[in-house]
Amino acid sequence: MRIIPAIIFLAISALAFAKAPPQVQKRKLYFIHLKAKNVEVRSKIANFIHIDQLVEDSIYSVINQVELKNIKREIPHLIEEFHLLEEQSFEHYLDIPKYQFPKGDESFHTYNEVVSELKALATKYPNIVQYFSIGKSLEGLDIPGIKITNKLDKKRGDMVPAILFTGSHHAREHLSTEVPMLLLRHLIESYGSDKTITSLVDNRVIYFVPLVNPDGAMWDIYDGKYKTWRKNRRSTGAWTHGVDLNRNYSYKWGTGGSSKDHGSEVYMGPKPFSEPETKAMKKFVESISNLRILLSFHTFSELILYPWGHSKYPVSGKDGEVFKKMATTMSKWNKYTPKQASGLYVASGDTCDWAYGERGIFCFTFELSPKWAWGSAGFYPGAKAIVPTFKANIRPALYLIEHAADPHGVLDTKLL
Ligand code: 0X9
Ligand code: ZN
Repeated sequence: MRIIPAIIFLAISALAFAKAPPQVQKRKLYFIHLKAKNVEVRSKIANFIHIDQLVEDSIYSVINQVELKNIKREIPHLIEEFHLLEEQSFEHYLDIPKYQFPKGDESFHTYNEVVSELKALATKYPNIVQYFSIGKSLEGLDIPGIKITNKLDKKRGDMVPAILFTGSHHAREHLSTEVPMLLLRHLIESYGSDKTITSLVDNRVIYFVPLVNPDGAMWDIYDGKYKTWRKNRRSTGAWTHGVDLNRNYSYKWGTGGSSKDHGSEVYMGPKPFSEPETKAMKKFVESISNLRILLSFHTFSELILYPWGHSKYPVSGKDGEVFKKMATTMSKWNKYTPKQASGLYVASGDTCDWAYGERGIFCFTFELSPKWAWGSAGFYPGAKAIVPTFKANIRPALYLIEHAADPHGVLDTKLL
């Protein structure tokens, strides 16, 4: 008697996992080399594809067949060379997902591991750590976060300076989850023994949302193999799902460097904040009183980027000086290249233009290691990259936490 309900339950669970196969079964990935002699040409290219790597006057990217078609139609004269890298078959849609990192990369966190580690830290260190969710992803996963601060100090009120670190807006950039995961552990475990960190935790509110795009990140390792997935998992009625979350923020949304074609890897979405993940980020950021600094981790190329990204013009006045000063100071420690984001290519709808443009938050995008790589390899540097990349970024992170109290203070030479 009991076996029948069990069978029904199993059948229902299997059905829940079995997603309808998309109309076109194969996703084709091409390696492309484009000629781009300056930032204007790069910005034109960024309307169609994501620029993975820039070397002098050449661009190298991995693109899909829709993007290749668009490029051949719109900017054929810029193509130097392209070739098919792989064809991805989605027949395994019907299998039970594994959500496992490939062999050798098991030390990267799966979604479940991120959640359980954050919850465990909150349980172990209740006086300084609190676990929360900023909202649900498209597929219904909680987007996890933690708050680190001295909760016992009740006198401080609401005006304690706050900072936010985020990771993995882009699915395939798994290292951008690992770095904040190690950073938050470092802050928590050093509390009480390291003088600087103890004082920062006592006098700041430090937030982490290390996995903004859990659906995309887990799709990237669905069957234990990397897929070079970038976007979220919005079904667009085509084989290539997803909205680029870093083109979906509202500030100057859709004004360049993003695509209206849902087949593109830089698809901006139907409207600003159309996606639950960016909507959750907006609501969360708006809920933090006194949020002064945001650091959005991405990969790769070893860059420190700051607004504006949608415009070639720099941020004006003192704020512009603050951005430059902070970026150059941090670059001395991690050896990354400091740059205004649009100096790379103009792109609109990213986190930092919104955070600064709408909220006045000093926002940086760190493109983590490696500096160079071919094909998709830059997104998958292996487990060996985790600790060195974290170490290179401890000092910049502590610097930002410190200056969350008064970012303009970096211009005061007396303090240096
Ligand atoms: O293109 C992006 O979203 C970021 N690079 S990534 O390789 N991680 O995808 C850079 C965003 C920088 N912002 C602008 N250029 N506007
Ligand atoms: Zn990214």
